[in-house]
Amino acid sequence: MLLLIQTLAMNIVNRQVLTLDEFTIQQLRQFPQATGELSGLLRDIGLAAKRINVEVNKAGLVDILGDAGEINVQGEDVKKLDVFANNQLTAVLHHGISCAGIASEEIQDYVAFDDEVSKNSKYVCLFDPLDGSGNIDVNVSIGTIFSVYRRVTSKGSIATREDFLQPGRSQVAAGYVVYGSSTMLVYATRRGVNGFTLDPSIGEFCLSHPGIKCPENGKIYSVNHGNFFQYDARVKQYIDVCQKKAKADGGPYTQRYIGSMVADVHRNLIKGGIFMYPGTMDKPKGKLRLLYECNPFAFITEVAGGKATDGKQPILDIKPMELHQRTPFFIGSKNMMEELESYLS
Ligand code: P6P
Repeated sequence: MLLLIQTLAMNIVNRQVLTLDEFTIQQLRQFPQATGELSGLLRDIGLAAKRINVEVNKAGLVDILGDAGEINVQGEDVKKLDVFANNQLTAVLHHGISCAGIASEEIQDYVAFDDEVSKNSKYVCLFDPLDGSGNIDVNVSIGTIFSVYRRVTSKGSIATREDFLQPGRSQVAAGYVVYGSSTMLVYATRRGVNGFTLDPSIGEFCLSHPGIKCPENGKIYSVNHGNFFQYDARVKQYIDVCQKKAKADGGPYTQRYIGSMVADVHRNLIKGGIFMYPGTMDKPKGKLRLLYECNPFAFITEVAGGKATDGKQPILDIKPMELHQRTPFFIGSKNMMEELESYLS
């Protein structure tokens, strides 16, 4: 009997999944020359995400709902959770040892940390602390999106604007947290895309989706049909094709649009599909932000085998001119994107 219990215990231990911290340290062991700064930065973001998750999960219970009474740089009502999430990410990155500065959807300009440790850090981080915040009050999934670059200015100096205005192709890591039916952190480096699900019983993100690959084909198309008549004729033509595929014998295409990009793009990354936020007559550049919304997802999706463009060029090749610039955005399964491109070219 004792032997059986010991064997069961060993099996349970062996089946133990890797936590985010263990995974990043394991990756570090494979690169002895690595300083561990990137691993440390990713763990810092994981810590902030756990703290944000606690507040998101009880948003309906405490007076954290409703507007913070402020207007952010986008001219949008700032929800208290936006402010909380922004402050958590800024604090952990500032008090860590891996980040020289941040840029955030919630802050007008970049923030270069001026203490000696931060100035000697290798990376800068850009983030949308809580994307989809308009959905907070109705309990729809929301998310955090982040992007990491190696700074182009020398270590020891204070980070400058050029550290933040790098093309997406230069990202060293990118990721997102989706606060949904479960809370998942997904991040990519050039070595691959891995997903970690938060286990509340131990308060750790645990490796649940190793080596995520975006299916080359999909059956889901995501777009806000409310703007249909404002889209470019070629975009309308492609959407029409999707609708016809959806109508033909009841499938196989289906339209899914949550109105929270992290949730829509995450679903399409896992299941296959295409997400579109095109420019319109009113907003030719669309709504989504290049640096901290489109670039991170484009990096993740390309590493996973998918594609992302602004309708003319790969998102990752765009040279940013300002922190909060917008871009039309098309992202998803390789073959669906190539079909779309055949209409847009
Ligand atoms: P619309 C949320 O506000 C957001 O920035 C994205 O998460 C989402 O995909 C998009 O806007 C939805 O915008 O105009 O379709 O409501």
